[in-house]
Amino acid sequence: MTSRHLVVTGGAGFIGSALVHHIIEHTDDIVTVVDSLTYAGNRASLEGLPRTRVRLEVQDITDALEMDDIIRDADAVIHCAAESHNDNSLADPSPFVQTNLVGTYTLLESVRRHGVRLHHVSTDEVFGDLALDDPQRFTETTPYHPSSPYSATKAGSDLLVGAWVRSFGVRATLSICSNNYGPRQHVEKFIPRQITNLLDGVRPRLYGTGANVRDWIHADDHAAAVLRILDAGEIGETYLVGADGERSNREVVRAILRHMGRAEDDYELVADRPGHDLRYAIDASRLCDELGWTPRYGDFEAGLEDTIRWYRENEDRWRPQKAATEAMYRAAGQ
Ligand code: NAD
Ligand code: TDX
Repeated sequence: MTSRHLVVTGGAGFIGSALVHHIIEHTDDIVTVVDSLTYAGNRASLEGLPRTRVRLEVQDITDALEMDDIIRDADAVIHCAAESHNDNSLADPSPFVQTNLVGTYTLLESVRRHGVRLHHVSTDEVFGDLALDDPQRFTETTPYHPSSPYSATKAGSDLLVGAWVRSFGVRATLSICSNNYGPRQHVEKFIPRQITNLLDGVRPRLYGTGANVRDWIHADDHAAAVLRILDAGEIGETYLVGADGERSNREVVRAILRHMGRAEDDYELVADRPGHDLRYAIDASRLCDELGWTPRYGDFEAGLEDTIRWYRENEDRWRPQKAATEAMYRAAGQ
């Protein structure tokens, strides 16, 4: 196998670090992580990786000169850096516009200047939501209809990528994935928040009635899909990534409570998220049929148990973020 030099933006975040761990385990590639270490980034997420193969550059992706320096020698850029949390985008959209739109624009200009291949990581939230009983799931032809400042900036960044492919011949692919779970996710997100609340003796918090549905996939399966698209995806194409993991938030909380030895109804209903998307669901058949990808974590309950174990065993990783995160939720009545 020939070794490539991959740049992974946002590689100290949840999915970016899952990707870097996956690359190191499954390829001979070397990786430069570009991450500005916002509140969501954590150096510790790269611990245990060989220094000969993984280098961290603490830089902001909106810095064009720094990006040029890093990208000019790369074989490909995998773009995961983003402001990623919907609730934060409702409180203050400005970093979302800056990183997700201006940051993606900056990277596009850099890969254009240097003729470097790009893979852009996006989210199913760009499609808006589905009715609970809609027989259709999202596909590559579903129109964009984002609901929140977060998903609107992700949708805008996807459109920029498409325009740079068509107008400037940039060699880019795009993946759109459903909700990820697994180790090293920030405690602001749904599953880690509930697990760490329970470890702190606090009841899980469900927005609204808990009826909203998300389509869960393990972050390592997402990482494998991204690498497969980088290797075999057609330039200019979009691939949807999902693992048939639809569950209501209430079902997920009940499963967490069960795995942590608590009564399944021991949760609290709290104020709903404004504009809360009802349901996401991904049809990943194009990725499976054309590129031969299949998820390894078919069993959500087993993946969830592993995830709970990781939070139990790695309190030092999440404890520093927990109090400030819960203070933010308390202020919002959640
Ligand atoms: P995350 O918030 O855990 O990580 C984002 C990382 O980007 C952090 O390490 C942060 O420090 C870094 N970053 C933020 N702004 C930056 C900037 N201006 N310059 C450099 N680095 C910066 O997010 P995540 O959940 O890992 O999401 C990664 C990507 O995957 C995002 O593009 C997101 O839209 C997409 N995605 C996420 C999910 C999910 O369920 N989490 C699902 C589908 C797609
Ligand atoms: O305490 C909570 N209680 C609750 O009921 C939290 C934090 C969330 N929720 C609900 C809101 C959502 O319906 O759980 C669901 C999942 O919430 P989040 O973890 O905030 O994820 P979501 O808004 O669905 O977006 C996620 O998936 C798509 C990621 O955060 C995005 O980065 C990704 O693009």
